[in-house]
Amino acid sequence: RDCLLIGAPVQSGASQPGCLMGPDALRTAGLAEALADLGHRVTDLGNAAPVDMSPPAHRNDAIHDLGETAGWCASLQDRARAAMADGALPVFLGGDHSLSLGTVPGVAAHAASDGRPQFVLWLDAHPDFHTLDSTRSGNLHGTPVAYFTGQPGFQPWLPAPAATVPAAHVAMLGIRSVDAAEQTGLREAGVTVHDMRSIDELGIIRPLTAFLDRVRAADGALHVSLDVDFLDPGIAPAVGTTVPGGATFREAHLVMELLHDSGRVTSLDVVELNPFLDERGRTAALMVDLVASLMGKRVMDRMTRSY
Ligand code: DIR
Ligand code: MN
Ligand code: MN
Ligand code: MN
Repeated sequence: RDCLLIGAPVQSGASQPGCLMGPDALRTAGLAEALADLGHRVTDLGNAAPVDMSPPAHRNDAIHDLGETAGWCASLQDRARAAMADGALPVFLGGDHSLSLGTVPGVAAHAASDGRPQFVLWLDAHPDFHTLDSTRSGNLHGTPVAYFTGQPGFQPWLPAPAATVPAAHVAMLGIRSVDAAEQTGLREAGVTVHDMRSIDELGIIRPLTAFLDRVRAADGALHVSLDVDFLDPGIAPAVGTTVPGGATFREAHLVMELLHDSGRVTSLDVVELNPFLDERGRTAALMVDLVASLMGKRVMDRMTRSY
């Protein structure tokens, strides 16, 4: 496949600096080489940049760096839409999770122009379902899913999304830190949330294949958004918002392998890597390895999937 690497060194949506270095850490860990080794044609487009925006101040005083994040949102919507129009599989190298304010509406706008429904798989400890009014931390990386599912109250502070994704087309896996306002919002919107307890009880295969079957039945496009904190902090320490009890090494690889086997993934975010918090590039290397699994790396060839 044609893969486009697009760096999005966004850190305005997080509370601590460092995600700025994420794209370069993923490059240093050998992302392009790993994909090329799998036979993909890889083009690194370098880093995107935010456009200038000066939205009005919001009544929620906790919110910080709204203008910069809005500028990234606008810029990445265009970049994502253009990458999809090229027929490529874009991999967005974060950058904090506020970059999905841009990437998801951008890819969804392309899917809409192709007449295909867009689906999103959210791999994260957090549902990132805050609105501008409900966020207490003021960190806009906690808002993208509410934004791109069309929850109210984001305009005129953020640009209108180029396209939205129905909440019923979003599935979340790995969730284990949900704020009260998010709990209510998720339930009312009808997002499918598989928290860590459901992974404990069911494993990762059943919830994931149920979702992938829905994507296949609808002939949908599938955007995967992979937050470093989906993983257990024991294996992935380089993230500003570690939460204990995350996905294990094998659970995470299995998710990626099943995604590859599905053949449905059309775009990918790799977000929240903070190299300033890493241990000699260990988390960056793990993220590269997971992306390689998603793009076809496997231990042994298998004739068929056995479940
Ligand atoms: C918390 C943490 N729910 C907040 N969120 C995220 O700040 O809104 N951490 N996304 O990664
Ligand atoms: Mn297309
Ligand atoms: Mn997140
Ligand atoms: Mn998170």
